[in-house]
Amino acid sequence: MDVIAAIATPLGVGAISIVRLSGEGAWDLVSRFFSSKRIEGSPTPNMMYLGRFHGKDFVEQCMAVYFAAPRSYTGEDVVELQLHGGVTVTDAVLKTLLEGGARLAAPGEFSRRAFFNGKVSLSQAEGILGVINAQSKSQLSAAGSLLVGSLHRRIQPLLDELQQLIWLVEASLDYPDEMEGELDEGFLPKLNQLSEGLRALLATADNGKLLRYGVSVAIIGSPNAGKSSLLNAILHEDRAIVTDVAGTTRDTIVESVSVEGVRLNLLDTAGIRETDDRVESIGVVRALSAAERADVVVYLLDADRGETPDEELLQRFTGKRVKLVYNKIDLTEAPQGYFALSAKTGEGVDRLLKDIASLVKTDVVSEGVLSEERHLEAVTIASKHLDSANSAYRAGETLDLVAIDLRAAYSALGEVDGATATDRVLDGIFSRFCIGK
Ligand SMILES: Nc1nc2c(ncn2[C@@H]2O[C@H](COP(=O)(O)OP(=O)(O)O)[C@@H](O)[C@H]2O)c(=O)[nH]1
Ligand SMILES: [Mg+2]
Repeated sequence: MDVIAAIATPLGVGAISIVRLSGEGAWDLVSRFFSSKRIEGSPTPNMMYLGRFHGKDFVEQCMAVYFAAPRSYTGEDVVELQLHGGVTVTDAVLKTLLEGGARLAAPGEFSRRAFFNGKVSLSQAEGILGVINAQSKSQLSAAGSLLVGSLHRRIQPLLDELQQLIWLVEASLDYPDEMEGELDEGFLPKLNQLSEGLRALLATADNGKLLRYGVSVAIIGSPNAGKSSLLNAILHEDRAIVTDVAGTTRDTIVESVSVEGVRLNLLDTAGIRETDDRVESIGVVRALSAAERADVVVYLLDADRGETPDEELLQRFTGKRVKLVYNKIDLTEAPQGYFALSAKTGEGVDRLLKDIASLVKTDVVSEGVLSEERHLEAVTIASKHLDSANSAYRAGETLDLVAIDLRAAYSALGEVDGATATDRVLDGIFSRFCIGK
């Protein structure tokens, strides 16, 4: 593989910037420009050397470290130069190396090489990307779980078992007489066990989704229940217009907050009531559909008016997490057994938020969860093919058909970690990385 080079730190003025190279001969290339008194012959891997980098018309005092293949990020020879963090000097060093024969790396090319050299699985590479891009602690824990290979460790044994099953069926196709007993005995129990493993993995997807995207929380209730006031209290700002005129909020407002590392995406909605106002009634329809799509519905009730929940409305949300919450407890007491708060004084607001955030299980680093859409899709498809292999086998279909489903399942499941991923899939993933990663 040719030597690739790139700036690995964000371009701008900082304390340090790093230029990184990977490929056979990376050190030879660097040593044409870099020298250190402490290096005699070849450098000791993983040692940081202070030295000088001589460009055509500049000299830079910097540090260099050499990682020998295969013990490096990419699995190839890697050199990293730690330079003074200035744009001009960093560019000049990179340019010198490119003129010396290195090629500018494409986005994610270092990580792509790491994947090809077996240093990381595809899901681990996505974990690296996720850690870099994480915008909340919960996203970080989902990505960290990928990065340390927790999903990989769950998927790999399933793939191995699936491969065994495929061999068993293929052997039975080739040697029907010898294999008949073995197939009858072993096939279905093994297949069921495998399906069970996939189902257990699929069951983690709900939590994975919440980790990744946060919890969407729709605040609904009748006009003047205090929905907009609650949103403002949560955000500590006057985001939504609050008045005592019923029907003030007509559109849906979305804002995010982070609670205990979990992102809550809050939707303030129009108050739900019968109305002749055209704009307001569109708002009511939007409120209902937002609530139907949300992960959690906070149904706010006005304690001061002694409101009770509308059963017909509640029915729309059966099977959903609905929290009945009484507001305005600064004016009057709320009925027992419900969440109670005052959007005006802020009392009880934190408790509600923490309760919602606790829906998300964040300690997933060692467990492995399905948090990426791509993984969920692959495992879902694999699981469907296993089901259909199962019914085909039990219906006494020819083994050829069973084998087709098993292979399709293998191909889907193998995409998660890249064993069967196409170039298109790989391009899609690695192009999302920065240059230099
Ligand atoms: N005393 C009191 N008044 C509140 C509270 N929450 C909201 N209000 C008042 O109730 C009215 C309607 O509030 P608003 O947030 O616009 O309700 P929405 O229609 O549900 O969005 C306003 O006059 C608010 O000041 C509360 O906790 N205590
Ligand atoms: Mg409102």
